[in-house]
Amino acid sequence: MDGMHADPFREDVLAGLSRPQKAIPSRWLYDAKGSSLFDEITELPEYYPTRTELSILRDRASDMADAVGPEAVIVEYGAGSLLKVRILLDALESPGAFVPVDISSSHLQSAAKDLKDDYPDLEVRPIVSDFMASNLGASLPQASGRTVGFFPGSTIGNLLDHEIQRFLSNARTDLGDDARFIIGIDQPKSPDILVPAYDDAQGVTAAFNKNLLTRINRELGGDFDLDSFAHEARWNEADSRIEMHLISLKAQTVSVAGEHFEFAKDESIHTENSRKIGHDRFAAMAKAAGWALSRKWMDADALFAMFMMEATS
Ligand code: AVJ
Repeated sequence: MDGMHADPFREDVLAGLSRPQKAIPSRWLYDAKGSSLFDEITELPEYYPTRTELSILRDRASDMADAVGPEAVIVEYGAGSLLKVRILLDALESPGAFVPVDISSSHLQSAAKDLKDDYPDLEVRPIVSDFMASNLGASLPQASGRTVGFFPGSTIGNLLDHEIQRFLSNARTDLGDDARFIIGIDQPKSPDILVPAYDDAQGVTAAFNKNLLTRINRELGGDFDLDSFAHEARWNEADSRIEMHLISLKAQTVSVAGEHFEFAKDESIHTENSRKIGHDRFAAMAKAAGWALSRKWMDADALFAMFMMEATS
């Protein structure tokens, strides 16, 4: 392996800083520090998605379990701490197996082991993979119940249109003709709620965003001055998404991996899209990938939705 050319972080950063609108894919926000800052975000008073989705799961788990049926194989995409799926597993009638899919092998193995300790009779079969990868189908255990995708957290909102289409189509193929899929998606709402959720008073989200610059400095030999950039959360109404940006507070030149990048004052690096996808929009995306929306569970304020899709033939 040629390390110089096989570092996808380096390639994404150098290519992203070379574009007219500088942009770095949001997955690079999650190094160890970024992941722990994200955990802090989920506890913030302004950040409603995590606690709202958990409340929907707790309130509606038995209804979800009825819709899933007995002996189901649950496939969780981008499985993190496995906290949310426990609520579903607790409600299910004799689940057939649980398959968490995650790119981070060490986190996946330890979370899977903790889960196995608490559910000794459940077959747990972790798959180390990017959740965007296709052909998981061959690795799935056989059971008499149906196969059910589970993708909480509104992580789908970080993807672009064509990535969502590819993900849903792959899942349709991998999970099979009798499949169901439960997915959590943050809903469109007033920017008065959305903007503070992504720009909190304590500055945790700002630290989460700026940690990307710290990571670039450390891993790619960058010289970003963190005090010369500011966090911004921007509501893009036309695309129904919150965008995170890092704004250059002055004209400056930054070097990364020996390359130089010019910033004008107020120029930004776009670091994340967090799309808010309502029912009709998501139904159309699902339909194009071979799924029909069959159920929707929401909180009383309609902040967040969990949709169930059924495979169509
Ligand atoms: C974990 C991707 C769903 O988009 O709300 C939180 C990430 N970014 N605050 C989101 C995030 C800034 C979060 N997701």
